[in-house]
Amino acid sequence: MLFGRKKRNPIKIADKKVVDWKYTTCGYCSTGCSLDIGLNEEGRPVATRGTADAKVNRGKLCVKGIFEHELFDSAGRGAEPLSRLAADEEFQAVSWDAAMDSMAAKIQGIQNEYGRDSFAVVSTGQIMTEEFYTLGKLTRGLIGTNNYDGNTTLCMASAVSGYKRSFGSDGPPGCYDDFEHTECLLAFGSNLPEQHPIIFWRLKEALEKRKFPVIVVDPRVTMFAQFADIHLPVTPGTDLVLLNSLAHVILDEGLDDRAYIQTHTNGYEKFAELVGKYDPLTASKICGIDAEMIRKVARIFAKAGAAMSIWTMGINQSTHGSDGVVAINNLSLITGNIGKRGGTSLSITGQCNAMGTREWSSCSGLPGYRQLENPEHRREIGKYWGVDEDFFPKQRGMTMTDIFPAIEAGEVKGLWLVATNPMTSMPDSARIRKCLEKLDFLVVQDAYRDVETNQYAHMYLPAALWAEKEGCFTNTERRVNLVRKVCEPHLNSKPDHWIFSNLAKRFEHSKRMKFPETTAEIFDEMRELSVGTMVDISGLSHDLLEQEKGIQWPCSASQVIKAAETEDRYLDRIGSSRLYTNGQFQYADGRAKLHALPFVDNNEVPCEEFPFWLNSGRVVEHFHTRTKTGKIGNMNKYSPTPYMEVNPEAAQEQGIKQSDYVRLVSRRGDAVVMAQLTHRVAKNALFIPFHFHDCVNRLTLGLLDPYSRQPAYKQNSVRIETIDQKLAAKINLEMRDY
Ligand SMILES: Nc1nc2c(c(=O)[nH]1)N[C@H]1C(S)=C(S)[C@@H](COP(=O)(O)OP(=O)(O)OC[C@H]3O[C@@H](n4cnc5c(=O)[nH]c(N)nc54)[C@H](O)[C@@H]3O)O[C@H]1N2
Ligand SMILES: Nc1nc2c(c(=O)[nH]1)N[C@H]1C(S)=C(S)[C@@H](COP(=O)(O)OP(=O)(O)OC[C@H]3O[C@@H](n4cnc5c(=O)[nH]c(N)nc54)[C@H](O)[C@@H]3O)O[C@H]1N2
Ligand code: SF4
Ligand SMILES: [Mo]
Repeated sequence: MLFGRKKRNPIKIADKKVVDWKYTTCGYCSTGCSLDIGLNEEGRPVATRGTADAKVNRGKLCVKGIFEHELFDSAGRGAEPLSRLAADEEFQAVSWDAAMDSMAAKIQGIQNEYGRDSFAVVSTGQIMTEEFYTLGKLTRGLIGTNNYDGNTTLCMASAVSGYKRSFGSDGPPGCYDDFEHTECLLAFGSNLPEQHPIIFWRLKEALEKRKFPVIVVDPRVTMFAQFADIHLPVTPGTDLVLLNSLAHVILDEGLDDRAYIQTHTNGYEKFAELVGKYDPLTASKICGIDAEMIRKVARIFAKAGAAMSIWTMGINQSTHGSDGVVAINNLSLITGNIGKRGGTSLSITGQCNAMGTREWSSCSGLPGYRQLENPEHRREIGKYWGVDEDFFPKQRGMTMTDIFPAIEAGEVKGLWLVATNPMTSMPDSARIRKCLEKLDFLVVQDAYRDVETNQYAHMYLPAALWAEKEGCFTNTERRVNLVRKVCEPHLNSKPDHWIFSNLAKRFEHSKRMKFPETTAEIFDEMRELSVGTMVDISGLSHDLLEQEKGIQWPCSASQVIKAAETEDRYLDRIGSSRLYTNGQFQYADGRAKLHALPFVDNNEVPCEEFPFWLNSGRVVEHFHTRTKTGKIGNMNKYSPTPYMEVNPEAAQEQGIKQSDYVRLVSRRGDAVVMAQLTHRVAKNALFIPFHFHDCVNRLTLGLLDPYSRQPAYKQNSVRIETIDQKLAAKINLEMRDY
């Protein structure tokens, strides 16, 4: 017997008439999924599918990847370079030649009047590695400003600084395959199922074969926390205390790997003395985790044959971000869990190519993890580029988060933003707006013309997006993968590397330097420069990367040749799954460093006037400031409205119902959001996805980590005020109409 409608129309899946599939790599998060874009007869992208035999994702994609082909024709793309004398005037379309001439003249004018460092450059984690390298060459070799950084200071800076302090260099030591071998996973401030869905899928796949404990440390009951065996709802900003206490128990109960500590580390005495003060009872009063639970977790971690830690923004975006990373590394080092299968300390990176900028952009030094402070490195790069080494600054300049206060102070007069939207993404929007308004010259180089920061620009340069150009991305596990060009750049937009090379031609000394036309040629330069460094990519080429669907560095030319001579299926063997497998670290004496890390309570915390913790982060369907996902119907429809998660009991006390609009007030400003009642957040805490303009970052303070200069986005305090619902709905509609 049939139930329901008698005449049923079968669901039809529209035939997209794909005639060709082109290989590329996802341009959203750092998981690094390989995907194929389907082209129709006219050569237009009409479909996306996961690449079946790709090492990272084996055919899978998350919701963002599945609709990625819709980006090419999405609303708000830039078509022509635009220019105006003042930000309150209308933009005029100009030719590329005119734009490049006038930009170079402006930069040089500002530098002649106020000094080389008065013009600043801030880039991103979202362009190709070859483009990063070219921007570095232009900025370090020709423009010569030392105020050059990336939005990665908002994102991965604490991980970089923590790796350098622990191991003597940046470079995540582990890989996704470690899930297959680990006996314990400890995750700090990472919501893997929403922010890195395919890494999460790899974890679940490993768990289906073999059970091991998953412990999630997060003040919020995230999807990952719900999935975990143990959830530790740590008091915001106090992970360092928890980590010191875990180390306390491990040393106290003799669960450490004494031989590893003695052979491979320095600094044990001071470290042991410091963690001696963090007994579980004392620690529990600060970090909010029960003393017995701290002991239990320490034992599970230390007794596991191999144990690994992962972390993301819950650690990095904190006033103790860098210390938090070092403390995670400490834990791995004292238990001998570095460089072994299933034993690692792996930062889960953010943007698709945040790794590429760390390796090759020269933001914090010179290409290939070289340093401005190292005379040998300066000589080498000066000679290779054809630049007088004395032209390079003696040490790293300001970070993105210090450049803005320097604009406020009148030290920086001109700014070039490449693929970043600080008006929405930086803390304390009101202050950022004032800085942008104060600039004599602001250039915004972005794939989208409607990006909020462009409201303050004097010049807008329309950039080609993601697979409208060819080049490499490096993912979380150091896997270099290829983005093939799938279609032509939108209208008269140009690839970022084209823009950098063409601007370079306007500088006097550029004749002595080489700015190759294609990214494959740029990649060849990088390969040459990488020989003998930690980030050796001399064995890679664009074609090999497509063929292998990504290879993990280091991968030297000699490794490839040797593998070819000795093994049949040698291509499966090239590249490096793990770093530090021999226990040799990047410090001069080859040892890693254990650091003593006292906790200083310096956050903004709730008080009588502002009684709620304000936490912020992401949801699966949106990416960052929504320049991309806000235009894609199948993504935007899931959360089109700025909202906050609030605990139902707190809501009741405040007189708020589900879907009411409320006004949040902090010491910086206010924002109107819709209330979403949920037990995901504690009674004294709120969570807001940061994707919306004029929303959470109007409220945030963003105190900086002393080492990484990364903002503490996740620890702020606010109060809730009720407001007129009709007025709020109107404001909200206006905000959605973007
Ligand atoms: N869908 C989607 N995916 C993305 C992105 C995106 O915008 N959208 N962005 C990419 C980028 S650039 C990044 S950096 C990553 C970020 O990836 P995640 O860091 O996983 O994402 P967030 O939501 O920012 O923050 C993670 C968690 O930190 C917790 N947290 C807050 N305070 C603390 C604390 O004091 N201690 C601890 N232990 N946890 C705390 C929050 O409650 C939150 O659940 O995601 C990447 N992937
Ligand atoms: N409150 C709060 N704020 C946060 C965070 C948080 O958790 N809470 N997280 C922080 C983190 S981790 C990050 S990474 C930042 C991200 O902050 P932003 O970098 O400011 O955010 P995006 O929206 O990714 O901006 C990237 C811009 O690059 C453009 N773009 C994309 N591809 C290309 C390209 O190929 N070429 C060019 N020229 N342009 C391109 C996009 O259109 C977009 O405008 O936000 C930070 N802000
Ligand atoms: S998990 Fe990340 S890399 Fe993979 S499809 Fe989703 S957004 Fe893209
Ligand atoms: Mo990020």
